[in-house]
Amino acid sequence: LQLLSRSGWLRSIRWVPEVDSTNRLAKSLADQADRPTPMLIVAKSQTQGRGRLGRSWFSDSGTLTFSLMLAAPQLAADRTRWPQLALVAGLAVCDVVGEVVEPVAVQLKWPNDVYLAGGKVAGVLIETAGHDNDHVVIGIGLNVATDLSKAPAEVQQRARSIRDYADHPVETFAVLPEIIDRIAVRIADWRTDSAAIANDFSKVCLLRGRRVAIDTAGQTLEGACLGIDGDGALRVRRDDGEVVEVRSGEVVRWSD
Ligand code: BT5
Repeated sequence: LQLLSRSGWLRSIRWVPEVDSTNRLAKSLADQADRPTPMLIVAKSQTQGRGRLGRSWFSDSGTLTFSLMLAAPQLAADRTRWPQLALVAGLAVCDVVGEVVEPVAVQLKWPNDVYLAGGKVAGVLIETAGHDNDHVVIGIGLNVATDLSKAPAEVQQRARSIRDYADHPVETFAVLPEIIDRIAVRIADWRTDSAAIANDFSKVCLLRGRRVAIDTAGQTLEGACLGIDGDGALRVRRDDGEVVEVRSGEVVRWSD
């Protein structure tokens, strides 16, 4: 309720004790008239969290897992811009986590990871939903007080949890109202001016100035990362001098 009244932006909230995936649940509700958007689904426990490309998201009781569903009127008119919401949501999470762990730096790894002290602290999964694909679901998983020693080895090595960097205990759901407020503000800015988002993203871009290797459509592209452009694409200068813009892909390696 505090969430509904704080910004006045959310129109419905669903709190679930346990769910397989908050994104899956949100998508299943997309065409129901009694579920006004922006809608928030928060899970106390998520058992089969999803990442991108069929990957999975590990969570325990210290992991904040939620999905926000928005409908076309709350989004930019041009649907080709909707994937940029991963950057917009990432920036909002970065804003809030940055305040909690200050002075430790929080950065964004294009396109959808939030990094803390060299490891991933949050991931964002954007999906479209509804019969006419006129809804967007923004799923966020954030390691607030996640006990990473219980995570699969592959996650353990590369993940970070806020609790290991904050100088005071942080309760799993304590940061949620602030994150929702920041997302609302960032989306409002983005609707009118996506270049401003690119500018803010570049300031906290983990990859800018580094050598990167990106898997894109089955090919590996290598070069120096220049940041992102106004459309949210990653700009990379190849060794032959040509600057290419990568709209989707996976950054598989980057230099220190
Ligand atoms: C993501 O995918 O990072 C998007 C994760 C989105 C999760 C949220 S939770 C609420 C909502 N409901 C869902 O079902 N999903 C969303 P991707 O870029 O594909 O990264 C996945 C990879 O991150 C995995 O293969 C692991 O290597 C790593 N990973 C998994 N769990 C992690 C964790 N708790 N912390 C850090 N890294 C993790």
